[in-house]
Amino acid sequence: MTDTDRARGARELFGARFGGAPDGVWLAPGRANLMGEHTDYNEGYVLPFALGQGVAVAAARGAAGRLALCSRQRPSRETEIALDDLAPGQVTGWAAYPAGVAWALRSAGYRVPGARIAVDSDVPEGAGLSSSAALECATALALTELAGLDVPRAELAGLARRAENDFAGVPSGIMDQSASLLCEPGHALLLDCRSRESSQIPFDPARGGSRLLLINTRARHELTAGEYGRRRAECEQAARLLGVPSLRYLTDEGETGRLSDPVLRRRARHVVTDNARVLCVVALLGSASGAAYPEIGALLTQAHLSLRDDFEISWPEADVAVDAALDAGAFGARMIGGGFGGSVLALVPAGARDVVRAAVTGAFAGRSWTEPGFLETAPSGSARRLSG
Ligand code: GAF
Repeated sequence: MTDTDRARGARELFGARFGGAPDGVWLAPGRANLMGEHTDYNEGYVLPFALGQGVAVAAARGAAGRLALCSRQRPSRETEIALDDLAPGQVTGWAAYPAGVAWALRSAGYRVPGARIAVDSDVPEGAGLSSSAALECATALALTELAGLDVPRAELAGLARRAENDFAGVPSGIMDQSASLLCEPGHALLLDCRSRESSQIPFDPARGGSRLLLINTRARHELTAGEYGRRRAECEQAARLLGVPSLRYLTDEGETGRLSDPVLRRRARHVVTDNARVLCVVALLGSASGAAYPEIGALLTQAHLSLRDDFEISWPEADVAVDAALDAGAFGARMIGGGFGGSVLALVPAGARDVVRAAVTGAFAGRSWTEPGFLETAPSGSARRLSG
């Protein structure tokens, strides 16, 4: 699907539901994460990149003080609400994300116009590819541009996260919104979640003879289900016991040995080693070495083992997909995102992608699991206005 198709889809929905033409169409991408999982809320490093797939919103200024929302993916759940009535808990389901953005902008003192918003998306939902963050970021861009505001993107990412945390009640970190708003095509985004400094790291696997394959394991991922929050709490407890403001302050894996609780020790070890892996991947991407991609692949696989054994957030379909991809010649593979469902990212030599797909499909079929989905992707651009 091209951006033109995406804009057309959202514009048509707008016309069918609200009548007339929108003032504009905005798109925000989903994301995959190359390295650094569950490091964002520990003030560590992340290295995500934007997907070609995204959430498109067609929006127009509407009746003063009212926000009307509809979505092609949720046709029976249209919502209209007074902006003055927006409060956490007032809106549930998918509409909590765009409504939460209006609430967060208003809470930060920005003027939000009455608006009608039609949403269309080609980010697979529940696949751990940040469809919710993309929805928030597309809405944030649309509402601020409709109001004639120029809010810096890093600030907008913070407000979109606030919508997710404080309005929708999902305790996520800052990675997904930052990826959707700050990534550049052909680059991964190195974000220091403590200082919030970011830099663009050239990342073009195709030039290195490799491909990025996303494997949707079809096990749905749901961040509101308690395990994500439990991991956060465990990390905070580990940091408290070690006497540091956050696990980011640990740089030596050995320091985690001071934790007597084996579970907390494993959680902390994952965070410390994953932060180090982010920096290793950045160094490899900056080197001219022909071996960079195989080495990055090895780090991906190492990260998967850490997520599986130390952080304990992998799931059977992800483990099988990783093993099958490696057996079929992938440089490396790992689960991405919050865990317990969603997608696996495999880095594969260009010539091996069909073999890898077939091997993963075969491994799932052999277990009578739902057939996995595949998305070949390349680092793409951040949220933008498509038309209007
Ligand atoms: C989810 C969260 F939304 C992110 O903030 C991040 O913590 C990620 O899980 C795990 O790295 O996508």
